[in-house]
Amino acid sequence: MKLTRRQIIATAGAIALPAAGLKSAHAAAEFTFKYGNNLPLAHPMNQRAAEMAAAINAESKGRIDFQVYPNNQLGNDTDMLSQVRSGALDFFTLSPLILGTLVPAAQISGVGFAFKDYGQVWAAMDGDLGAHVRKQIAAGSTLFAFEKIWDNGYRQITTSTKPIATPDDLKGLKIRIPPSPFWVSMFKAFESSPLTINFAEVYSALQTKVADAQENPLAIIATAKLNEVQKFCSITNHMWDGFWFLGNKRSFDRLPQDLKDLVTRHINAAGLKQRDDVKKLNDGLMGELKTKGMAFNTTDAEAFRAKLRAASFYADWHKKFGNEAWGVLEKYTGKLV
Ligand code: X2X
Repeated sequence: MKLTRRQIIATAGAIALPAAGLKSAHAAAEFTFKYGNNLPLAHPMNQRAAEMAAAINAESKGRIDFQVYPNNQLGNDTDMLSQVRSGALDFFTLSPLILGTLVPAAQISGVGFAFKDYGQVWAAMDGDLGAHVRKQIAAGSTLFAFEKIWDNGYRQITTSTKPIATPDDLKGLKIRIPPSPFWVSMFKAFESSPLTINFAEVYSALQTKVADAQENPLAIIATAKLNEVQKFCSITNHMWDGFWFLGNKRSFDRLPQDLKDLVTRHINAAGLKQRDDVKKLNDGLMGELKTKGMAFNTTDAEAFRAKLRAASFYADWHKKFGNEAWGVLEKYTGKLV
């Protein structure tokens, strides 16, 4: 992935200033907001977040100082989730599955092999499934989610030990997964030995062989340089994943309606641009990762789906989410079992 020097400096500049504790250009801002995320500076999430923050600050004529804290600067996902719940942090982008530790219903967008393509993903997430999840978030927490979910992509499995060709290759595999009951259940259904580790600690867990494997979209593998500690990448597309752009309700309600509308417009617009960036990156990175020494293999999704079915993974989660929510999901995916 080629970032021009200017792009990196521009992104870093727009982000580093407040994070370095330096007074931003809007020292006298009426409203200061902190947004944290867990991704490297080079990931499209942070390029778009820097642009978005600059646009919010400029268009509000300095009334808002929107500060971006990337790459786990404020703590890991578990830390930032508790910070945004309390209002110590104002905004946070988080996978629906990790959010599931607080709002279980949010995990439904991560059902294994559910979305056949991005057409189904965005129809669902910008449609009734996204609306259903956002309603549950608002009802069940001090948080709310902006309408346009940001993208992470389809997740692939990497290891330092062997390619994953069939579900049997996952048996006993020490695989790192994000802290979420859903991820645990999926990889237990594959008879792996899942280890829940926050993303902030993933590189070192793989480097020290605490874990032999992990699973993430290619854009994350590349921008977090996981190819330095992982040899094999198996294209499983076992799950689509995103990032809800979460806000603390009380923090956001400090704003008058016109500034709420301004912030909302920019966050959703940045999310749509980030989706395009992430898809382009995920589609185009295999060649670059191969030149950096990663060995790729494809897999037969049906074999992995059959393994989940046999472990009653779909039936169990259908029961947990309930018929109504499952019906909304299948409205976009078709019958899943
Ligand atoms: O923790 C991960 O693997 C990551 C970066 O993909 C998420 O935030 C879910």
